[in-house]
Order: sequence, then C-alpha cells, then structure tokens
Amino acid sequence: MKICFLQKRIFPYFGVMALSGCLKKEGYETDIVIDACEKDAVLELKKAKPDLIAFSVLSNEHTWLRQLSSKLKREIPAVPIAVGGVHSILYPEEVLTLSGVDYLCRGEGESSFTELARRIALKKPATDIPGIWFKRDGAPQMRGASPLTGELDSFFEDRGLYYERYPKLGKLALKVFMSSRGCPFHCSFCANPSIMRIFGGKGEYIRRKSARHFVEEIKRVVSDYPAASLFFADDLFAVDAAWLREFGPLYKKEVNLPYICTARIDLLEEEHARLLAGSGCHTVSFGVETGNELLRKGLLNKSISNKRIFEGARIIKRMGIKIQTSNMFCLPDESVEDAQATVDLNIAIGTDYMFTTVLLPFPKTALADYCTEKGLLKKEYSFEDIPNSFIQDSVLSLKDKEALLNIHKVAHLCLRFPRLKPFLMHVAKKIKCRQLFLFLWLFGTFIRFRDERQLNLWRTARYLWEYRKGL
Ligand code: B12
Repeated sequence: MKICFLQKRIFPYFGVMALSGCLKKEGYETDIVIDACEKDAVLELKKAKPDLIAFSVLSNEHTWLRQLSSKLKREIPAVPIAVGGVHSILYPEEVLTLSGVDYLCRGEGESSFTELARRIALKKPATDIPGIWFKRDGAPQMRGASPLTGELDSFFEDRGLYYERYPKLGKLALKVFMSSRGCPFHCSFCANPSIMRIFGGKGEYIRRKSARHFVEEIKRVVSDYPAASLFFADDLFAVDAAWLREFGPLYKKEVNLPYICTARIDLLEEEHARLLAGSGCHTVSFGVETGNELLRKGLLNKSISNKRIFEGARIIKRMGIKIQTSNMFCLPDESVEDAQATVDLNIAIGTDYMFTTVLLPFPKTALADYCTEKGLLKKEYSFEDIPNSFIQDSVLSLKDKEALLNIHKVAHLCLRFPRLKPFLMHVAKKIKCRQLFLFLWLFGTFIRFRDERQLNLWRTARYLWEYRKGL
C-alpha cells in the first residue's frame, strides 16, 4: 500500500514527516510530490502510482487545492484523495465539499490517518474513524476531531521522504526542527486559538519531545545530511527552563551546531538566555508585531508592553545573542506613524533582523470579522480572494495602504542602514511605485538572509532564487 503526499511549497513539512514516519513504522510505503518543484505534479503523481493521495494544506492554498484535487480526480479517478493540515482542521466543510476530495483529516493524523490507510488497504469501510470525515452520496459526513498525539517520542519525523526525492533540500545549510507542539496564547492573528478550541478535550495540547529524543532526532538528520546551522521553529522554544537545562549540555556535547530559536519575549528570563547562549544559540526570534502597544494588546490580543520588550531584548543582548523579530504591517486601525513606530522600536531595542509580513486575515476569523465590521473587507470575503503572494498587497481597503505597504518593504533596510531611514521613510510616504518598493524589499531580504544565515553572496542568491516561490 503506497501513500503519496502532495504539497505546494518547497519546505519539509513537519506534519507530513511525522505521518510518513508513523506509516513506514506500520509497513506502508510513502512518497512525496512538491508542486513548486515539478513541471507537472499530476504526471509525477501518476508515475508514483499511489493507492492513496494525501494533500497537506494551509489556508492560503485553498484555491490550489481545489484546482489540483479536481484535476487529479479527473485524471486518476480510482485513487482516493485525502486532505489534512491546518486548513482542513479550521475549515473542514469548505475542504470536504470540494469535488476532488474524498476524505478529510480534522486534526493530528498519526493515529487516525494510519487507520484510514489500513482500512483502504483492507478494502474495509472507513466511516467510524474519529477525525476522518468522508462523503456519502456526495454529502459530507462529520466525525469530529482526531485525538491529539500524546507521545511525540514514539516516532521520528521521516526526513528521508523529502531528502531522497528532493536532494537539494538535504543540502540546505540551514535545517529546521520542532521540539514541541502547541501554544497556550490567544493572539488574534494566529490560528492557534481556534485550533486549541477544536482540540478541546482531545488530550494535552501543549506537548514536547524529551530533550534526549529531540537531540537524537537532530543527530540522525545532520549525520546523513550535514547542516551549518539549525532553526528551532516551535511556537515557543525558549520556555521551560527545566527542559532547557537538560537539553543544553546534551545538545552541546552531541550536536553543537549554532542555532536560532523562537521565544515569547515576556516569558524570557535571564536563566533561559544563559542556557540558550551556553548551548550555541546565536539568535532569538520573537514577535514585536507592531510598535503601537495598544494595537498589540488590543487588536492583536498579545499583551506584551514595549517596556517588557526592552527588558527582554536587554537580557538577550547581554548574553551576546542576536535578535530577530517578526512584525506585521497593514493592520486595521494602523496609522503611518504606527508603522514608523514599529521600525523605531526595533531600532531602539537593537534588533538585528526584521522579518516583516503584511497582515492576511483568514475568512471566518475574529480578525476578519473585525475588518468586515470596519468596512475594510467585503462581507463575502473568501479563500478565492486570498492573494498568491502575501507580501505585495493587502486584502484590506486601508486609507494609507500604499504608505503602509511601502514602509513594510523598507523596514529592514531602515534597521540595517539607520542613516538612510529618514530618506527611505520620506519616499515611502510620498512615492507610489510598487516595482521600486518590491525591489527595495528584495534587496533588504537579500541582506537579511545573508546576515541571518551567515551565507556568502553566491549562496544567498542561489537560495533566494531556488526558493523564490516560497518567499
Ligand atoms: C512550519 C510552519 C510553516 C512552514 C511549513 C508549513 C506547513 N504546511 O507545514 C512554512 C515556512 C512553509 C510556513 C509558511 C507559511 N505559514 Co506557517 N507555520 C508553520 C508552523 C510554525 C508549524 C506548523 C507545523 O509544522 N506544526 C507541527 C505539525 C506536526 O503539525 P501540522 O502541520 O498541523 O500537522 C499535523 C496535522 O495538521 C495533520 N496533517 C498535516 N498534514 C496532513 C496531511 C494529511 C493527508 C493528513 C491526513 C493529516 C495531516 O497531521 C499532522 C501530524 O499530526 C505553524 C504554527 C503552528 N504551530 O502550527 C505556522 C502556520 C501553519 N503557518 C501559517 C501561515 C499563515 C503561513 C503563511 C501562509 C504565511 C506566513 N505569514 O507565514 C506562510 C506560507 C508561505 C507562503 N509563501 O505562502 C499559519 C496557517 C494558518 C492557516 N489557516 O492555514 C500557521 C498555523 C501559523 C499561525 N500562527 O497561524 N509555515
């Protein structure tokens, strides 16, 4: 029995690697097709001859899912199509009503999807698996959410799935890992609060691999596929000093590669920073989101003060660790002064790398409802309205949209070359030329990538060119 996963972007998805690891443990064969790497993904699917096609999707990929699943259903109608991932957890009806989709996994698929594979292999009905939704006479049959995977130490993520099929992914100097799942916070721009609600009563939501298992997982990967540095992309890595105390010495002794990790700045204390510095952390990444504290606490529901951001940044810098921040622009109620304040706050706290996005509210979220109430978003806003690129434009009809978009594009350059800031801010407020600002954003991103990942000019250019579709 062969399962072939299908995804849009060039990135080793943790969810898919976890499922492939579990399926292989049960003796199933797995494969992967990344649409962005193939001239014709349908042809590659046909060549793979799967018994089950498994899409992994985020919500900004709904249109892609609709188009490709219906094409596959026309071309290879006998092969069942299942869909999973954050999008199917949050929008099960919208996904299952797509003509090309047969099954949907609402939740973590380690147990439920493995059971679906078993039923299909045995040609048995799959109508009573928790979290596995299906169609009967075209009508969606709901089956709630699948149980959360309690024991993250019970399997290893199958990176070979990606690295064997797409060797260039295995050659990447920066490799990304996750030691945990879940976040306890309720930021309004994040899918987490909705996911937490859907998984309510389905088991412990916040889980972490043991330090021993996590270090073992990293060793297995970097011994076969060397890396220059690592990125721990958990929602929150730098939490739980007890875990970091166990992880630090183990990692230093057995892996010892420089790494960047995520944190929530109001949870970061002196001891966390010392443990990170002692185990090879070169950069900590946390969310500033906006320079306007009221917007951060109110609209974004992230109750962290500017004062606490300063304190946390001082702690990090005192340990000789660099700072990467994530920031959003084109927020509802955001003024041009607020956008400037976001850049100024980052300069003031000594940020080294500013990751910037344009806010993209997903349909049926509290943030999207708020934007509709304020007349910034049309009532019938749907996935079909979500732009392919979320850096070039905003879906909101904001008063100062051009200036806000321009400031988003020059933010990192202002940070990197502070003396240029007055000039860049002036043109950002005065000039309307998207091509010019896209060029400035690309230039800023080039510099940021080179510095962040300590790559030379050639490797930076090659990386950005190869992964331009994922930017
Ligand atoms: C790693 C990551 C990425 C990676 C990989 C994305 C991926 N699909 O895995 C990259 C860097 C590509 C990425 C990009 C983006 N991301 Co991102 N990302 C994450 C992050 C930090 C971790 C996801 C993860 O690996 N979780 C752990 C794994 C184990 O869980 P999982 O993926 O949910 O998989 C489980 C189940 O969903 C299910 N499952 C998953 N796939 C499948 C497939 C089948 C067939 C089945 C049966 C089951 C199944 O089983 C898995 C195992 O239990 C999450 C935050 C979070 N904590 O979830 C945001 C998150 C997924 N990203 C998000 C967003 C919005 C984006 C972007 C669109 C925009 C942005 N600003 O970043 C971009 C897209 C890039 C682009 N150019 O368009 C949102 C998605 C919201 C939504 N409604 O879709 C999240 C939830 C962040 C958030 N805070 O809201 N991201």
